[in-house]
Amino acid sequence: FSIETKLSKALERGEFVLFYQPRIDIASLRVVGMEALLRWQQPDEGFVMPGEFIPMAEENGLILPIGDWVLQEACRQTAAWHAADLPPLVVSINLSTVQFRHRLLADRLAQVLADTGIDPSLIELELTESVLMEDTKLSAFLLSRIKDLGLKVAIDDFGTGYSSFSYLKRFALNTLKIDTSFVSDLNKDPGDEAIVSAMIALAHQLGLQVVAEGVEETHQLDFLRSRGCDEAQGYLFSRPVAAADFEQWVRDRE
Ligand code: G
Ligand code: G
Ligand code: MN
Ligand code: NA
Repeated sequence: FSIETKLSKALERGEFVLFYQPRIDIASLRVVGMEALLRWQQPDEGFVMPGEFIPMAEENGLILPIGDWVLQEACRQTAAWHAADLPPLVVSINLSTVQFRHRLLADRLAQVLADTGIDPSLIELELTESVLMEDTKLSAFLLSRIKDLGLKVAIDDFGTGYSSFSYLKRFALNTLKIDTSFVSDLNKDPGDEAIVSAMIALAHQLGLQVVAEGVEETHQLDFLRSRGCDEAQGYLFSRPVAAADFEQWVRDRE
């Protein structure tokens, strides 16, 4: 079978699952949200990671129905956790460029909000720097429509692509996510320390929240705290895990 057939069958058979990775408020060390990360659970072969099928789904258009499922499922799960008395958690959801630029995105988002009854301020859409930087004028317009619906927007993998600081100001963004590659060598690489410090200061001056990704070690967290970084995400706290495991992890921590 072609990969296209396999992916659409996987969707029909319910083989996609969302894993969740906590976002931690650095000052209080409390969990404040989670990133939804897609996995394909093949019956015999275990989990397929998104890097192995999302690029193909983007090429053949299946990212639209798959992305719809991700939106619906992440919002349904978040609303369910609210109803089940978990602390108020913001869910961040990755959007590919095809989804972001689809003319019906705003309608689909409005539909998911209506279907799940979720408070829009509990949803943050993650867009990579490179997605935003292609056709910046259109991006600015699309971001403002998302903002009008009451959703939050994060710029993901910040610093890895080809960005201009002026767009941090021009785009309607809430959050800047510092890419893992700048976090991994903190305390070994003074250059990375300088870059991370500058990113945090710049983002704060522009009124953005800052999340550091790929936090694996205590010294990295200490450095980020000393620079006033708002949130951390990474293996130091938890790997991305299945929904039931995430819920248990949150309850054990509270
Ligand atoms: O942990 P991980 O291997 O899950 O994530 C790898 C990459 O796949 C990340 O860069 C992430 O942005 C992307 N990704 C994960 N889940 C989704 C999703 O639901 N939609 C899209 N478009 N990308 C995703
Ligand atoms: O969407 P984005 O590219 O930001 O996805 C985050 C990616 O980083 C996922 O593939 C996720 O599994 C991975 N990740 C999450 N925490 C850590 C970590 O502490 N270290 C490393 N190396 N990767 C991480
Ligand atoms: Mn992401
Ligand atoms: Na990232």
